[in-house]
Amino acid sequence: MLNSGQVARFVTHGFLRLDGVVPPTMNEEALGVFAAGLPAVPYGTPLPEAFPHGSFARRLVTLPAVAGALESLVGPEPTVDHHFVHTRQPHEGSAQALHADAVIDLRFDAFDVQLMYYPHDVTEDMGGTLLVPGSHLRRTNESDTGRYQNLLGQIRLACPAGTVLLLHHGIWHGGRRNDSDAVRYMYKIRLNPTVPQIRLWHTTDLDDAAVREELARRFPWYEEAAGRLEIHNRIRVWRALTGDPTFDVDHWVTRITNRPAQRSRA
Ligand SMILES: O=C(O)CCC(=O)C(=O)O
Repeated sequence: MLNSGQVARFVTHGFLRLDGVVPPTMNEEALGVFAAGLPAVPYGTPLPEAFPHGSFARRLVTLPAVAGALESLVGPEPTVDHHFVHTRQPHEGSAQALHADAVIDLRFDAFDVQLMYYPHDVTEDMGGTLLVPGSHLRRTNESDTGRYQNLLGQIRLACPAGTVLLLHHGIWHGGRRNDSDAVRYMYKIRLNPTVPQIRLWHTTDLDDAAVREELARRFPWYEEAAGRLEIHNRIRVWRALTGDPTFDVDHWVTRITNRPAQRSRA
């Protein structure tokens, strides 16, 4: 399971990175599984039905590091929204536009988790996924961010084989141009929660100063003023995830939600 520091990092950055957690034997197997084609999964299928016991996907999501992180974020018994293998072809000459995988999604008290799995090393030139840390709560309509080419602090993923990313559904991302000689594979599974996402992780460090500091973090692409809205939005997510309606950073949400009840003058 994750601790509060790791969940706060997810809430702030919009993703968690688990490097090399899938064993080499499964990474080798993955390419054959992808070549054979994945079974179709209707939207909202319970995970055990979507991925039967023994299947590659079931073994992937039940690896201890992956299962613990998933349960901490999306809870037990999520349903499978969809899954897909994304490829970036060698020397393909273009990149995918920056986007979020949804129309505008206004939820603060729930989120989907997207798992991205890379079965082979991803080098700098191989079209690793571009991620914009801290973008997931800036509500956007799917590919309307596609006109942005480069944002300060963006990450173009390079990682060892067997790496898994867990992302908030709202994060701005895109497959980069693959300038290498090899196909780049990434297997994505989107999971929907079926329980309230409240304190699903190990919470013993909940009151650590490091958790609050993480939630107050700014990213280099944030504007001086509008960047504060990201922290405000994070506070709202953290309040929902912890069930603590008093949590705040610099009094921001407390101040603007203050509605004193009128007192009798008598
Ligand atoms: O290929 C990639 O790295 C990202 C693709 C993706 O996540 C998407 O098309 O939504």
